[in-house]
Amino acid sequence: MKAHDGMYIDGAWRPAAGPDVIEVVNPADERVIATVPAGTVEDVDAAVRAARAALPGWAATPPAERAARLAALRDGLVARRDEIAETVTAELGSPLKLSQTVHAGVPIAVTGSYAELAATYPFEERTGNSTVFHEPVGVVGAITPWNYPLHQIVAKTAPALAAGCTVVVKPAEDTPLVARLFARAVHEAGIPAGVFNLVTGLGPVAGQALAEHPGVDLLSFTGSTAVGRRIGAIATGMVKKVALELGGKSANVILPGADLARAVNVGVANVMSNSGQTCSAWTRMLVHRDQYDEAVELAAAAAAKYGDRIGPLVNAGQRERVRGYIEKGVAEGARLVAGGPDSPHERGYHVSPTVFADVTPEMTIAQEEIFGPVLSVLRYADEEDALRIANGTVYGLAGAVWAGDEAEAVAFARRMETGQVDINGGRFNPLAPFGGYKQSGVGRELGAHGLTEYLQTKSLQF
Ligand code: TXE
Repeated sequence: MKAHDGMYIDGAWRPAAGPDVIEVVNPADERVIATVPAGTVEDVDAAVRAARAALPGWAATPPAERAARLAALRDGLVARRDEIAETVTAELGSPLKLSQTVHAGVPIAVTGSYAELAATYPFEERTGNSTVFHEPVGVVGAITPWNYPLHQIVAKTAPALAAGCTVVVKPAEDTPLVARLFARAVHEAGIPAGVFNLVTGLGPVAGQALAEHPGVDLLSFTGSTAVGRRIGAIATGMVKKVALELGGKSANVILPGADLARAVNVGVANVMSNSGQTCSAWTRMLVHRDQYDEAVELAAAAAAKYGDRIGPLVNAGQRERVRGYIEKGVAEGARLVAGGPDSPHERGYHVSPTVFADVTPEMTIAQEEIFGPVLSVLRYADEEDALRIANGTVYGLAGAVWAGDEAEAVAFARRMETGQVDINGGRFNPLAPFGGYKQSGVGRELGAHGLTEYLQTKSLQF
């Protein structure tokens, strides 16, 4: 066994406690590309103990020094950028360009932003006759999904380390290889032993063990709503802090004065990117009835243009799930104008870019998260109708508003029950808080708000 085939615990690569392994499959050709250990309760326990032992030292490390380690980590990720991109492409199946720009680029930006925040955040402040200290919550258990495999780890680890917390990550079964690359970068950045630990393994075994471990103070989970509920119940039952980032069914609202072609094209690109495996994807496009036919035509043409340029879905199970939703859409009376359940590919877990017209708000495809390259185009009668439809799901993670007048778009966005809205296209900002209203989750990631999730306050009165 190569040293890196083990778990990264207490600053070293160690063999797993048990003999079981997980096969990592390239979703583009269905070949097994690697195996990683399936961590057990014992591995999780060793990692949590290491994180607890490292906590006092890291919590007491001056923020400027924590910032310097995060800056070194950022530089290490930059140096490994190509390797990160190739690894994500191999285990997730995303096109290499997307892996370079997004799967490697975003975690680099986020790590850099926390290097800066660690140096500048007011960990101590005065209010009236009190001094308030913002102290680390403690040991963080992070359970992450496969859709943005490195970003999901970094969005939890970077703020936790900036705050002075120590971390145990349990990455998704499908994408453990980039997690191991990250652990190597952590090691090389001189982050002390035990501050960051990695246990690969199955959700119901290693993930569950991490959730239930009494040595974990805060659980941060991103994934399905079903598992999120279980994690939330475990955490609150044990009076642990919890952050949940769950599903979405975000609305892309195109108001009548908007640049229709641009709004539709950007909207389609948003849904098809990463083969639709994005919790914040704008999977419901809302168009005024007078512009509806034109928008549907534009959307179908844009989706057809994508053709083979999107990658496969992560695994066979996800492909079946997405196909099932497409079949349900047809059965419930939506009109397929691009794509469909079949794909021209012989190998790989592909689904063609798909667009549904004549979707009504109560249909399953307009209510449930599909997590595939499937766009639903809905029509609205007026702004109030658009707002009702936009807010008419259990989710509230992201969204978009397009209008001729920016103030009009902002006014509409303020009435949406959702955590993040892009105005006339928007641009990614690693400092903007990200997280859900309603059933999309609890807590925020990124920026200063993401940092405060990992802090608790102590006030001293004078
Ligand atoms: O998620 P799971 P899956 C949604 C999306 C997708 C669906 C299913 O709709 O189609 O969820 O995806 C770990 N205790 N999202 O099945 O199972 C698991 O090992 C502790 C949205 O892949 O929730 C992995 O590390 N942990 C989403 C993580 O939970 C457990 C991203 C997520 O896997 C566990 C991914 C358990 N009992 C899927 N069971 C988003 N919000 O971005 C599993 N896990």
